[in-house]
Parts: sequence; structure tokens; C-alpha cells
Amino acid sequence: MRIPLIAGNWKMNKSVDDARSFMQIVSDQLPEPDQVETAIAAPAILLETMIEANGAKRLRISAENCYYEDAGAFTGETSPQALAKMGIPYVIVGHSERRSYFNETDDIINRKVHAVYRNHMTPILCCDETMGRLEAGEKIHWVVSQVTGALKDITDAQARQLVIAYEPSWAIGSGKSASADQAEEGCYLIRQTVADLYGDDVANQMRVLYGGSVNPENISQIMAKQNIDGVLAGGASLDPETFLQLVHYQK
Ligand code: G2H
Repeated sequence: MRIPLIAGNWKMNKSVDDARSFMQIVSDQLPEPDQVETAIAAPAILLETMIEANGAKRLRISAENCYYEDAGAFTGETSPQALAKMGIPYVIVGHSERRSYFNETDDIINRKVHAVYRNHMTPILCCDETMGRLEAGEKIHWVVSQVTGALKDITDAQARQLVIAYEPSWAIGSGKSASADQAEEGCYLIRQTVADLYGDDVANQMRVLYGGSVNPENISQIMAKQNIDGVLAGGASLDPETFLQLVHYQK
């Protein structure tokens, strides 16, 4: 059984004080992680504060990005090794904003996926649709190339733990979510691509999330789909009460 994962992605928002206040509100109102797993990916400067304020320890405090080397002369980068030593479980890799504003290629993303696994963390690998709304044939090509590129030389055992997020760029931060059917179509294609690479067993164990303007109004329909195991929410994860509404989408 794939446990649902409701994850937030704060992007470059919030101060240390904001993060502490958020944690004080949500940390004791989250479900048991074996029922619904919850995570917030936050900027590295906020992580220690969030870990300290994580009362019931149910929220997986996660990172939005890391570098592909463990340590060295890489000014301004975040070490995956240092994240692992803090107990960070998940690192977002290959978000659409990293691909488009910071020129991250499939090769860079693949190196980062390796770095995350090397440090015993789990990547939340994001796949986007940079060209806008794609026709069916183009979409298959896009999924295969992004997933295959990111997973080069990743083993079956590693792929089994993987989380992939389908995030159409036209739905990111636009307030225009994909419909539940469109989201399911993208997540299904991703799972099929992983099945072709690693077999059905791995593909059926791996979790696929939908991201792009998820909110408390559309989450239930999205989560009802067969190939969607969770969401990656940006804007809707910033306000503690709204995040709690996402987390308790079944109520
Ligand atoms: C997509 C998403 C979070 P938003 O980037 O990964 O952001 O929910 O604001 O569209």
C-alpha cells in the first residue's frame, strides 16, 4: 500500500520567526505518518528552527534543493551531507523553477538525485511541462526523457523509494490547477515510464504526487485518482490553517 504524502514547498518565502509560528500551529494537529505522511520543504536557513519546533515529530522537515557534491569550495550551495546529518528525509530535486531560472539540466538533476541517495535521503523528483500544455505524443516523449534522464544509473532498490511529482508548468503558481483527469494522466505516464525502466513491482511501490495550484477545494478530487499518491503544494502550504485543510483532505 502506498501511504499518501501531502507535501508543501515553501519556495523562497518565510523568515525564521514565520517558520516557528507555523510549526507552533500545525505540529500537534497532523495525522500519524503511517496514515497520511506530511512534509514541508523549506529553505535551508529555516530547517533547524523547524526541527526544534516539530512537537509531535509528525511533520517531515525537508529541503527544497541541494548541491550534488557533499562538501568543498562551492560558495552558496547547500551540502546534501549536512542535510542528512540534520535528519532531513526528503529533498526536492529538479523543480520547474530550478530548471528554468537556474538552468538545471537533466544531467545536473541526475547528479543531485545520486547525491540525495548517497546521503541516505529520498528525492522528490519534479517533472514539469516546460513547453506548455502538450499534445499526447509530445507529453509521452517529455515524461520519458525527464524521468529517464534524472534516473540514469539509479538502482532498482533506490527507485523503489523514489517520490516523483508531476508539475505542469502552466499550473504552477497560476491558480489554474490541472483537472483531476489531467493530473491523473501525467502521473500515470510517469508510473508507466518507471515500469518500463524498473518493472511493475518498483513502479507500483513508488509514489507519484501532483503539484500545481493545489488548494483545499481541489485536493479531494485529485487524491481520489488511482495513480496519484499525494500532492506538492506551494502557495497553499504557506498558511498554517490552509496547510492543515490540505492534510485533512479526507474529512
Ligand atoms: C508548484 C507548486 C509547488 P503552487 O511549484 O511545488 O506551487 O502550488 O503554488 O502552484
